Amino acid sequence: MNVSPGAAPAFASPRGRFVTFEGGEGAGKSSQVTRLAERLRGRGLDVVVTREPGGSPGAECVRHVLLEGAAEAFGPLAEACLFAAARADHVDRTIRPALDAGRWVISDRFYDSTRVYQGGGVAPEMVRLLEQVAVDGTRPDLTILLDVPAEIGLARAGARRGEGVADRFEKEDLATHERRRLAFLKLAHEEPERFVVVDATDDPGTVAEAIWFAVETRLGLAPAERSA
Ligand code: Z5A
Repeated sequence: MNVSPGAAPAFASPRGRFVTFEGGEGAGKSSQVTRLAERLRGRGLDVVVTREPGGSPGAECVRHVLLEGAAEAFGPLAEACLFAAARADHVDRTIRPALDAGRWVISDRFYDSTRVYQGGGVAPEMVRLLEQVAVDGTRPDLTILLDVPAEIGLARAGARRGEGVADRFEKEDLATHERRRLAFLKLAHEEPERFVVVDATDDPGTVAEAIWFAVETRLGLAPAERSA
């Protein structure tokens, strides 16, 4: 076959779409990731659902260390490096191969979480450097920010947890969670072409409709994809 240098071969599948969900605890990310994946699959699309920290065998091991708080004693930079290491493995083994195969990938959290959570204790230029190394050019096409006052999100997460133990991040104070909410909103303001902010205080069905509208309009589902 005659393929000009740099051109994709005719049989290569087009790259899939990469959607990330961000927001504070209890914003409804996991529930909405599931709903969106089901709706896209209902349109005949091949969808991979994943999460951070985690999403690949290596990254899931690091998740355990991070959420148990075992890395906290090493300080914010070491924690940020661990999130980056987990992300590099996740991108390499799960996200990039799926996108290259033309599949859709929906991730429950991605690098905006590092910008917000680790950005409080590590210099922004270091956070961005680690991000660059970890993602190696694989960036979301669309990021849905589920916005909810920290108090509401924490109450939801607490009700779901019941008597269970709060993780390393959940146990931080309300002011810290509210600062993170503002930090997420600032990121969305800085990159309006990538982000859509959805009011997550509404009931789950209304939130899901707002997300679907964003996905349809921002990612331009082709007619065949819509009606399949
Ligand atoms: N972290 C970090 O520091 N740096 C990083 O780079 C990354 C992460 C990637 C991962 O926690 C932690 O890692 C996270 C940040 C840090 N901090 N914490 N904690 P995780 O994966 O264990 O959990 P999470 O990401 O924070 O999500 P969550 O607390 O599980 O919540 P959620 O996924 O957003 O919500 P949910 O599970 O869909 O819903 C929570 C409950 O609310 C549940 O009972 C639902 O039925 C209910 N719910 C959901 N939507 C609604 C609405 N609309 N109305 C009423 N009730 C609702």
